Amino acid sequence: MSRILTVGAAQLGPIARDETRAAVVERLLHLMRAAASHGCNLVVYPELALTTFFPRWYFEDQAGIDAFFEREMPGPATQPLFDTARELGIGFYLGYAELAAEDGRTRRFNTSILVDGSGTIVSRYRKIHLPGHDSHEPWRRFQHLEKRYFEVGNLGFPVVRAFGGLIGMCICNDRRWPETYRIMGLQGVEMVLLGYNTPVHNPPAPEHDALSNFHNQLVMQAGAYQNGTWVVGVAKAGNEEGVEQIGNSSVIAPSGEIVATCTTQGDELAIARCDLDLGRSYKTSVFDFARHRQIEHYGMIVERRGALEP
Ligand code: ING
Repeated sequence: MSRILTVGAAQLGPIARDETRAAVVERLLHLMRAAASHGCNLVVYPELALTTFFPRWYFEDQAGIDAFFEREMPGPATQPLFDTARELGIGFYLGYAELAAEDGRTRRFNTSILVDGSGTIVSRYRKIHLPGHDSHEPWRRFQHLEKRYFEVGNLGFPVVRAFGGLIGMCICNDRRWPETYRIMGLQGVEMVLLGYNTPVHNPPAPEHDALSNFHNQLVMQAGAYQNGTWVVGVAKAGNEEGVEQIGNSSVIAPSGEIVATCTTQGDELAIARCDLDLGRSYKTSVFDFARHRQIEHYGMIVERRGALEP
């Protein structure tokens, strides 16, 4: 019998810098209720879904930075998400800025959680590929200071049993790196969930701007196909505090085909019925890692020697 997981990609439009958590949570709840009314078992929100994408600005005052972080999850502002999830029997992926007291110190991560239909956190991920820079670079039209505000994630890429399948998570820039999908693929992942905040303009390489949507779809479709997994990628879209961010939230099948996508730059739900068994034909044929992957023959010398000069 097919294992169908009905997923809602819950794209968000811009979140203003001064938008309250309560106002944002209300937008998230509206999308959650809509997803449940359409039979979704799971709703996926973007990266840093509770606030504006604050790494676009240079801050020095730590208190000002920490205003964008959550000290507890759930906390008072986010508890309604967990309560409504339990009431409706729907799970969710939520990206947010995590401030944690760990190993006797304060640690800050770009985090996502997976919450099941009982309102229980069943997995946590902390973003590993932090793009951008760590000091103020005034030449840029806007900053991208994730390396300043977050530590590199320390949880690896976990894959957990949930929603009747094997579910993994990553965040934004992670989706551009094949290693992200392969580490989860080696664990047998059947659906990868991810949120993103992606500006159209990339200051270090403006010549890529016209391809920002193409690159977004390319990396997720490739990751899906090459690991025989579903991929759900969800944007914070639109013109957020003067920065144009791509939308194109999508649900991608293990074939690499896009089966559902958002067409606006605002709050929008794209829904797909995902047969978790669809990945099997890829994992047992072209991407049967045990039979066809030759890791011992790849010559790990490349890792030691590094790239050759062109
Ligand atoms: N954002 C962007 C992303 O990887 C970026 C950063 C933009 C990288 C454009 C390369 C090109 O989608 C985050 N938050 O990682």
